[in-house]
Amino acid sequence: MKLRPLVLAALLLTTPALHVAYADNPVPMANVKPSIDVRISGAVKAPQSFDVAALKKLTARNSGPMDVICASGATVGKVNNFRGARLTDVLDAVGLNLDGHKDGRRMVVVARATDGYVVTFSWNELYNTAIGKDVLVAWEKDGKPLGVREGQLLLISGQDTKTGPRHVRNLISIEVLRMK
Ligand SMILES: Nc1nc2c(c(=O)[nH]1)N[C@H]1C(S)=C(S)[C@@H](COP(=O)(O)O)O[C@H]1N2
Ligand SMILES: [Mo]
Repeated sequence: MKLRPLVLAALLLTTPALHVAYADNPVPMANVKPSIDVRISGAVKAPQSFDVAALKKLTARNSGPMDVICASGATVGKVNNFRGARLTDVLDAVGLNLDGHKDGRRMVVVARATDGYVVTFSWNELYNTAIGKDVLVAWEKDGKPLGVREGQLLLISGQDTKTGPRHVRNLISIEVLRMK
């Protein structure tokens, strides 16, 4: 009986944190479609899919410790290390369709998840700023394969101020668009 107010207090203290973490991700676990590979398409030599085994043939990179920070400012995750391949290494393995040295700058790189979540990068951001060095297609978090909610592959952009938005769980495709 005496415990009840304590239990209530504990619930009140923990519930807002959970609410903040998942307020913008209300998808029930049963509806999560885990990604098993990522397809690279668009302005590339030939579309190609990479599963974890194929990605592991590229140079592996480590993010080091980073927080996942939602656009709201809330820290929704603390990670010691994401391990994966650099997105530019993946794109270079496929080969971008670059028609002259001015062509990259008109390209937009679109990352998409199985639930329709989409984020964008520019070619310049990836190849011509420090941000690109820390954009990883990751298969491992803290020494373990990713969980069901994340799929087998996720994309992260470690230099972002808010790292939540471009932390793409269940990464399924990367499309390279050449703007007219
Ligand atoms: N596939 C997918 N990835 C997503 C989202 C989403 O809705 N779908 N939400 C984003 C948001 S808003 C945030 S803050 C971070 C938080 O990571 P978490 O959902 O693992 O806590 O993931 C991002 N990645
Ligand atoms: Mo978010």
